[in-house]
Amino acid sequence: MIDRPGFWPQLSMIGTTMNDLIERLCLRGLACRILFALAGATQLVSMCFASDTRNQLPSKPPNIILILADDQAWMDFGFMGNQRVHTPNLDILASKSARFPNGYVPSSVCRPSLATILTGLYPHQHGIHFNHGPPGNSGYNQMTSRSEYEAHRQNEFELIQRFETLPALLAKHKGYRCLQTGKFWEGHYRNAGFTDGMTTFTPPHKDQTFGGIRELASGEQVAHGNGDHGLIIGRKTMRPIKDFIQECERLNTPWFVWYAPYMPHLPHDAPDQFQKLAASHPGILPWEQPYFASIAQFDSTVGELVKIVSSASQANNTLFVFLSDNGWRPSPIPSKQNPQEYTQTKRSKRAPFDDGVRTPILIRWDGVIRPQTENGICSSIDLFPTLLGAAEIPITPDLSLQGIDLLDFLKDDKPIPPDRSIFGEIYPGDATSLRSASHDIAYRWIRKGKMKLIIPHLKSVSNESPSTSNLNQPNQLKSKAWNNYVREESLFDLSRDPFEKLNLVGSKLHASGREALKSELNDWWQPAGSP
Ligand SMILES: [Ca+2]
Repeated sequence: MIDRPGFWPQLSMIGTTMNDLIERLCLRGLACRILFALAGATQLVSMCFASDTRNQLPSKPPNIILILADDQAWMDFGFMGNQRVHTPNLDILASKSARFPNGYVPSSVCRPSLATILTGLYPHQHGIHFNHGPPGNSGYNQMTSRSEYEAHRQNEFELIQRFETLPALLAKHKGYRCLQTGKFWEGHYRNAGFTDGMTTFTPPHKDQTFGGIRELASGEQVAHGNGDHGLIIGRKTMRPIKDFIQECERLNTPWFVWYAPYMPHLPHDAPDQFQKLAASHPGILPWEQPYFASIAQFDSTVGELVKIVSSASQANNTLFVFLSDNGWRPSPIPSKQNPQEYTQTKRSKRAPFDDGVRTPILIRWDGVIRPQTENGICSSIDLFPTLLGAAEIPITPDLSLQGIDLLDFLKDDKPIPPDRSIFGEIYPGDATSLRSASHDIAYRWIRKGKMKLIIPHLKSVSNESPSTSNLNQPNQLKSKAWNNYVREESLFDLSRDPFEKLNLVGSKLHASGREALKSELNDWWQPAGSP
């Protein structure tokens, strides 16, 4: 990734035009350092930072905009060092943000990952550890009536309603209006505490070609359940967000926007202008182009979004957060349904490897957080306490949060503790039953420092529930874990082996460290109903 100087002055006081010019230059390393030296000479630095920047908090709570890429791998950003992908708007956002290149999500598929952001909880805590409740995705499709299908889905939607979600708390404590757009799996947007939204679990127009519709065996078209009509955001329009922000600003109401467009998610059907942009980068591989074009399309909407906020709102009182809900990396194997597109590598989406669970996290809050790179390990579970902290909403023990307020580290210029552990859990897309984390668990993982341990939960051919001995000694079983990503405990040194190819589990050098990680992982994972 681009290793920018640890010291990034906030230049908002010298005007937007100059600021943007400098930032464009800053993306070119040496020019950046020269400009910062000049900035120091003119004492801009002391004008822009105080030792405790949160003392500068405006009285009105900040507006919050959460930008969620859908299926984009951690490395596929210009600001993360990939110069073959076209992400100028995300790169500018990164240049104005606190950047966490070692961020994670606990699960490598959409629904549990998004539910973690909404609740601040790990999947075994919130219980939404699957994409599809029983009888599963194909089971849904075999249903013969809309009422039968919707009744099953309503059972799933009750899970999120047990929690005080992020939007619910923002609304309750500080009077935020909270808009849901794009990807959302929990039925009607109100189920998750949003005050406004696009997704209502009703089928979108039949011409919507990029998801949101499911056809039952009866021939009825129903809402797919992953965002339905809301999936038009970004791909077709940004108007709902623009109108919402303008209205909130007119009413002087703090606002929260959930911007989770269905991009760069399949179908990789970006318009020609983005295909050409993707193809214009040297060295691009044929199977990368459709995906990179969708990334370029997504990036353009981020630019549009920032413009909307800048023109309608107070730029210095808006907090931008960016992350990807899970990774995705293209393989050379064409898609069966759409041969002009390509399938993902086995080691990315759904997998416990970093290509599935790692994401950069960006937090921009002009005038409050100085742009900087924080290499400590963090997770999407940290966003819930971080955003509550930004809105000055107290965090109570009943929320059971395991995340940390990242602003606490940014404001004091102290690093995230290097011995901090981040955890994750991988499940099949289809749940065997609701509240079945202990039955369905396929892999658990822990990242601490440079090391990552993945423990598979092997199942016998008869698909029996794992026993206590399975959990503690998976090596002794001869059967496979779901999708067979690893067949035994797997230990990786990510500082030397970022793509997790060399399993160090047999290394005597790492034996005690492995046991310590395993013990910590077992202590952490205590799902309701576990043996
Ligand atoms: Ca996703």
